[in-house]
Amino acid sequence: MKKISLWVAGAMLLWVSSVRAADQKAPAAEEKFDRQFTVVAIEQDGSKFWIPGTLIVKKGDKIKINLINNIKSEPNTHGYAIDAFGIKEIIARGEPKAVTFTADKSGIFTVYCHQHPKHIGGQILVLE
Ligand SMILES: [Cu+2]
Repeated sequence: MKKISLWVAGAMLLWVSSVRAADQKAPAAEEKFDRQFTVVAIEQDGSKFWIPGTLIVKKGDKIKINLINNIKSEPNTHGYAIDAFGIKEIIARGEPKAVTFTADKSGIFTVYCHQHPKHIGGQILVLE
């Protein structure tokens, strides 16, 4: 009798721990990206940049770019646009945003601030 209840208790413990393991796996269902970047807008000697200015990825990569606007002078917002991938975001100082897309074509594509075309832009190089 004791042996049986021990077996039942063991089975219960296994069941409880497997349920727990399943629970812990839940956050892993989060979206996965092949490449992630953090790109920061800064001002230096009167010029405004998104740094790093060049991003290099491979065709087919799922990309996430975290955008932080650290420019202290006015205006409060700057744009981050990549026409080739339909990206057009406005990022306010102190309010980071992320953009995600799949780099589904190879080539060199322009990155720019669509709010202020005079700001120094960059490029994304998508390798074949
Ligand atoms: Cu700007």
